[in-house]
Amino acid sequence: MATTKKKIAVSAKKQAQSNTSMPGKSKNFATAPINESLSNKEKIDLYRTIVGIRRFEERSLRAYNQGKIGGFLHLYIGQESVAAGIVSLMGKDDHIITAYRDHGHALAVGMSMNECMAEMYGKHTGCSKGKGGSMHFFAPDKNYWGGHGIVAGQTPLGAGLAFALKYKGLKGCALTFLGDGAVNQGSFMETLNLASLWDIPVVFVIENNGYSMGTSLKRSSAAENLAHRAEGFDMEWEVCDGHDVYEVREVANRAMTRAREKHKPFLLEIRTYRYRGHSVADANHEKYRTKEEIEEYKRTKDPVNVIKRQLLDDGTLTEDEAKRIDQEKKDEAEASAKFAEDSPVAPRGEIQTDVYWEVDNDTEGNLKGRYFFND
Ligand SMILES: Cc1ncc(C[n+]2csc(CCOP(=O)(O)OP(=O)(O)O)c2C)c(N)n1
Ligand SMILES: [Mg+2]
Repeated sequence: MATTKKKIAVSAKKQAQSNTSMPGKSKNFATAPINESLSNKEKIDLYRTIVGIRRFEERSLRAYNQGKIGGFLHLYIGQESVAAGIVSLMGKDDHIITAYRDHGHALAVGMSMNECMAEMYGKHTGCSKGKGGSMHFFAPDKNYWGGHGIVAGQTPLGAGLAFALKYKGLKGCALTFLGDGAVNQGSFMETLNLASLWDIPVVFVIENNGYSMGTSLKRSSAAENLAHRAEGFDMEWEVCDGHDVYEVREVANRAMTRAREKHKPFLLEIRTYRYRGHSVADANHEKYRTKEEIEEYKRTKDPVNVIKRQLLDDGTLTEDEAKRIDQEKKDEAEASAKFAEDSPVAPRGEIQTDVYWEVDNDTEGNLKGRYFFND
């Protein structure tokens, strides 16, 4: 017992060091080595990514309300700095997988607005040929493995990506994103156990936006600190705030470096917020939280405003440049809606192609159960 208590005390201290929301704590993450080494262009690129996600999401909301997009639409507005910060740390051997709130991660890895918007319009020019929609963006060429609708269903898959890295002797990590609601799924618990048991380089990133659909964290999880559960699996963990992209980068860099170099899993909890309802169809979003709560986050922690202020203050960006980039991203999002509108749907004959069973169908690898190991 004594050992366990000691361990928890050490971890709680570690959390306090990295979490700016802790009372009496304020740390300038811009001066952390991983951020100080950024060139001006790289800093502006972070801003560009964050603004790009925001403008894309706003344009897709309009398209949804115009009836152009079917199914669900889960917007990432308010959380942009999380995906932008973490993806900016990815190297060629790193992989990423997430849930259905997947647009931000997709744009951050470099997918085009055109292929993403067209996917939501159900068009053949979409990244999944219009057969996946908003929840199923994919770009294997960018190590982006989707886009998954079953809550926590992507977590064992993320561990699988990490297992493959270790198996192949590659020094990469598998970034596996999930929500605060997903942490209570059995599959996630089983995945944590195996990831630790097998020492695989997976970084679980809990994007804790405080709600799972209309259920607040307090009503769904017995303990408020979600990453702390890692202790039960003998795994490292940290908690940080997500509105400052520099903080996200500083903490995630530690987790990713450890995973890559030591082949060890890590559980990272990032506290963030979503402005919109669970999905656009969620008309009740003002019933489970107050308008004031949303406005307070917007006023003090909006990811777009936070990075813009930082770059204006340190002289990296001018107001004019910031406006120009913003307009560029609005235009790009507008053009993507036109591209999607003008694109054709999939030809009738292709309706059954590209579905999962065909990936390894009729291959030698499938017979041996080794298709994904290039053997
Ligand atoms: C296994 C399973 N159960 C229930 C659902 C319905 N569902 C979709 S999203 C969601 C809430 C998940 O919330 P969270 O993990 O916090 O992610 P967020 O939407 O906040 O990004 C639920 C219950 C589902 N898709 N899959
Ligand atoms: Mg959530």
